[in-house]
Amino acid sequence: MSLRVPHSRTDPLKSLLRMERFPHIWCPGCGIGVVVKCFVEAALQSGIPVEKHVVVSGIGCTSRAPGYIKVDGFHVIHGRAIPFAIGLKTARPDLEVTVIAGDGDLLAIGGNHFLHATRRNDDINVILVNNFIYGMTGGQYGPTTLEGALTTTSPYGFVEGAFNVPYLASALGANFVARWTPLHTKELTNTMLEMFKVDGFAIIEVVSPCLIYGELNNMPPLDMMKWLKDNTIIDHNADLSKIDVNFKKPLVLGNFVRRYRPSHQTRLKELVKKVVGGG
Ligand SMILES: Cc1ncc(C[n+]2csc(CCOP(=O)(O)OP(=O)(O)O)c2C)c(N)n1
Repeated sequence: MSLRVPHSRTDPLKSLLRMERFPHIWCPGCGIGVVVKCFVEAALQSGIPVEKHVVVSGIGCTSRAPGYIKVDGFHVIHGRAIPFAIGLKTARPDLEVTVIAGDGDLLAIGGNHFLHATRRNDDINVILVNNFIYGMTGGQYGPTTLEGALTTTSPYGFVEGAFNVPYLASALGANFVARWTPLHTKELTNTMLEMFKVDGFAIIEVVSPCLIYGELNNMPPLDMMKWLKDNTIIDHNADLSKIDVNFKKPLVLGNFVRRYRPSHQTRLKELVKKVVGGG
């Protein structure tokens, strides 16, 4: 029996999905597929020609996303999605460049790139799926693993503590910072639409706990989804220093930061104009 899903003539979203690659690799109940669906929906609604959208990823479960999205995509080495995306955007400013990658890719091995891209305010979009561990390699702890959490490499509890992603991105100077979950599809899609318009570094953290993380920490997948459904607060003006994730208090979501600092690419263009003239 063929597992291939036939092309739909009626569902426009499928025009931007590589249906021949389905079924996808993600576990049942994982939120990454929802993020892909929201991205495709936003890309279609954006009014930006499909051929101008490019998705870039590193390595990991989240980083498999470009493989299912029917726009130009680059699946580069682990931790290097951001520098690749910056190079692309700098050489081809007409492209709408979006990185879709995991917390390990962007904040562990790729942490240095994240830091400097945000400081420079590079004109790229980043969708960071925070699943709290290294999902693809079997559940090792990473820079967003919560203190006390059990992972395959912290069987007695994690002692390091986690990044608060929106607080970090805002402190580093990002022009746009948001946080949603895969249960907030409408908000996530609308936020992606807003992100496409930002000139500068724009980041959406999607809090989407890995099923392995849930299983190891007494929160099986369905309970985790119920928790996310019942324990989120939308507060666009939240004090970001207080919105660290902790499953013992409500999770704060929103579009937190909007700044209008010109991007690195805009400033480069202005500099070239000043030095050599022309556009
Ligand atoms: C240079 C390098 N180091 C390590 C790995 C092994 N590796 C593959 S994916 C991954 C981490 C994945 O975690 P994350 O980026 O959070 O993505 P997730 O799978 O959780 O979505 C690691 C360490 C690799 N592929 N390349």
